[in-house]
Amino acid sequence: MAFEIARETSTFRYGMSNPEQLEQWLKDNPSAIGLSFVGRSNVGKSSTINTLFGNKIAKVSKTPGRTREINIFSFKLKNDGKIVEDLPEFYFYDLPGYGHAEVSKEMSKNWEILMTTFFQNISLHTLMVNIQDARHPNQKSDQEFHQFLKGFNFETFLLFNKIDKLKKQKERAALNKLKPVLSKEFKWVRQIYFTSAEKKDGIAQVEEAIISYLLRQRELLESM
Ligand SMILES: Nc1nc2c(ncn2[C@@H]2O[C@H](COP(=O)(O)OP(=O)(O)OP(=O)(O)O)[C@@H](O)[C@H]2O)c(=O)[nH]1
Ligand SMILES: [Mg+2]
Repeated sequence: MAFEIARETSTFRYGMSNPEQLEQWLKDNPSAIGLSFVGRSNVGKSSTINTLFGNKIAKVSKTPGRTREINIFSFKLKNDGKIVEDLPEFYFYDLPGYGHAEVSKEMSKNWEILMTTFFQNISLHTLMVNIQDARHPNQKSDQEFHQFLKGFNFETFLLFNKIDKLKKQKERAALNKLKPVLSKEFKWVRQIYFTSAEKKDGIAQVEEAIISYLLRQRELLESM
């Protein structure tokens, strides 16, 4: 494909920990086109973002549960090596992980308010990229998150990350078997990928699918 993410345009815009401030920004940008990365702590959301959007744009944590804010970034697309100026700026969001047990009650309350504010106000032209750990897929907190997500109408991709850590063929086969089961169970999940943010496996396919989503949303908005 000729289109690609223009990594050099990836820019950190805001780190939002205040729900009112977040709500204001989301309400001011109702037709923002973009994608949002969600998943349990430590599954590799920030690493996947770095692989897709340029080195070290998102902070990778040594300790799980580090990303406590909703981080908003912008980027543009390139076509045949040139930045496409007549396409708008797109956005991506690095969300704090769910299902982390070690945070205080107060922190988890704030997390909940922040996440609810996000999902209730974010532009509907936002792709949800749910990342799960390929070694521990479909955990209780993942299932709970999907129950929550089901109530909205976002196109969703599912990424099983860290496949480089699956050493045995048996583990890979089990994961492959899970694919049709999950597709059936999570009907709002449009596409499922197996990735390694570290080794870059599967990332090119994800990039292609993301770009195709963004361009589709652009066309949709143009025709409205
Ligand atoms: N082997 C391997 N390690 C990975 C991969 N992706 C991420 N990691 C490692 O997993 C750890 C967590 O990665 P992050 O990208 O910070 O995870 P996160 O989901 O953003 O974590 P929180 O922000 O805390 O929710 C880091 O030590 C990464 O280097 C991968 O594909 N393979
Ligand atoms: Mg992170």
